[in-house]
Formats: sequence, structure tokens, C-alpha cells
Amino acid sequence: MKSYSRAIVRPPSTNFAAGLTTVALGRPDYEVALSQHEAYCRALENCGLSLTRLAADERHPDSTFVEDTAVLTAHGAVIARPGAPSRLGEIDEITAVLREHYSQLFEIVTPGTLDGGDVCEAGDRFFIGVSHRTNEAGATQLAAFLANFGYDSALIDVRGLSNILHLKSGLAHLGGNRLLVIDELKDLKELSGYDFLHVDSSEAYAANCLLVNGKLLLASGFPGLQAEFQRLDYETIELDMSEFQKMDGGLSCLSLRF
Ligand code: CIR
Repeated sequence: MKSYSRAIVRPPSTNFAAGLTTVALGRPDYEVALSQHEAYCRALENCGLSLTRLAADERHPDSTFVEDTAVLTAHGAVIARPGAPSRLGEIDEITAVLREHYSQLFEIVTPGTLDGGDVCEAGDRFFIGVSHRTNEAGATQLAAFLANFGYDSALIDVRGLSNILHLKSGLAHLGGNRLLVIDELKDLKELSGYDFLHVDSSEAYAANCLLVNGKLLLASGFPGLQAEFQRLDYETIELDMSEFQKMDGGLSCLSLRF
């Protein structure tokens, strides 16, 4: 099983509510978001990770979603190029931090755009979503870097799905040959051969869960999925994600793990 030793996190900024969102769940409460973020950080530490905690960045209201700024693998790192213009500047500080950990950094370059939330690692294979944030040029550039690192990859077009922002909003690798997929993705030929864990459409938000060193971080309030994980003997850590959900963010978005 893949293991991680570190993660980069960044708390929400006071103007977090000014970030991008496509859902109408109301305005997030900054103080509540801050305490949910702290609980998330403690959960990662509980999974054995040491955290690099960046300072909140008021210039970029979406900057707590650090996952979108890079793709980190055991064999190399790629700086992303977020597809939302308001988020492009987020990569500068992440690049500086990652230079301390990687001797070489690769970069997605124009005309490519790529959000890390579109990249799902599943063992030796990566699934790369082509979305309204990640374009084909960005996805193809990443696939070439990954091939050099020794990984196979497949592009998955999710532009026709209005209910997910990124590929990983609807797809998670649960270790081994097991994937959690929303209904809309389950018939894709790229995903054939995997064992699927079904998530009911009423619980689709929780599809963005995160396996870290044998423990599964899961959004709280989704009893069907929680029961399914218990049945399969996953050790779960439930986290209240309500304020991040209001801004289209899930569990994986809040950290860069490596
Ligand atoms: C955005 O729209 O960019 C942020 N409000 C949410 C980003 C979520 N990131 C992710 O799923 N990896």
C-alpha cells in the first residue's frame, strides 16, 4: 500500500467566502471553516503525516484547496496550472515550498491548464480528468511527465457532468483494485477491471474520500457510505466538511500529500 510521510496544508483565509463555487449551499462561516480545517490537520497527523502549514493567503480566497496546485508522486513532482484565472497565482508559493523537497520540478505550461483535483492516482496508474478546469493540453502534458516517471495514465472527459467540478469529486482509489465511483462514471471503459464501491447519488459528495496510510478520511453525515466502509473493515475518520462543501471543496483538496 502507498504510504505518505508529509503533507502541505493551508488554512482558509478570512475572505474564503469570496472564492469560487458552483453550489448554492449558503455562505461559509470562516470560524467554523477554520476549526474544521484544524480537525482535518489533526486527522492527517493521526495518520502519521508531518505537516507543513502555510500561512493563510488573503490574495487567493481558494488557496486552502492546495491540492489543485501540484501533482506529487513517489517519482517526481509537477506544478499544476490551475484552470481558474483567480487561482493561477497560488502556484508561486507552492513551487517555492516544493523546491525544498524535490530536486527537480516539472511544470504544466500554457496553453495547458490542470487542477490537481482532476488527478487520481490508483497504484501504478493515474486517471486524469479533462474538466472545465483541466484542458486536454494540460492533461496530455501531465500524462507525458507521468510516463517519464514510470506511470501509465488514462484521460477521462468529465466536461459533460454538471455535478462534479473535478474528476476526484466523483472518483477515489481505495487501495488495491478498489475504486469508489459515482454512478455517472461507473460504465467508463477506462475504469473497467476495477472493483467498484457504489455510492448512492444522495451521498455523492462523500465520494471524495481519502485513504492515508491505511486510514480512510471520510466526510461526516453520509451514513450509507460509512456503513459500507465498516462492512469492508476500513478504519474511518469522519470529518465535518460542511463549510468546504459550500465552496465546492472535498477532503482531498485540502492537502498535498507525499
Ligand atoms: C474552486 O472552485 O477552485 C474551489 N472553490 C474548490 C476547489 C476544490 N478542489 C478540489 O476539488 N481539488
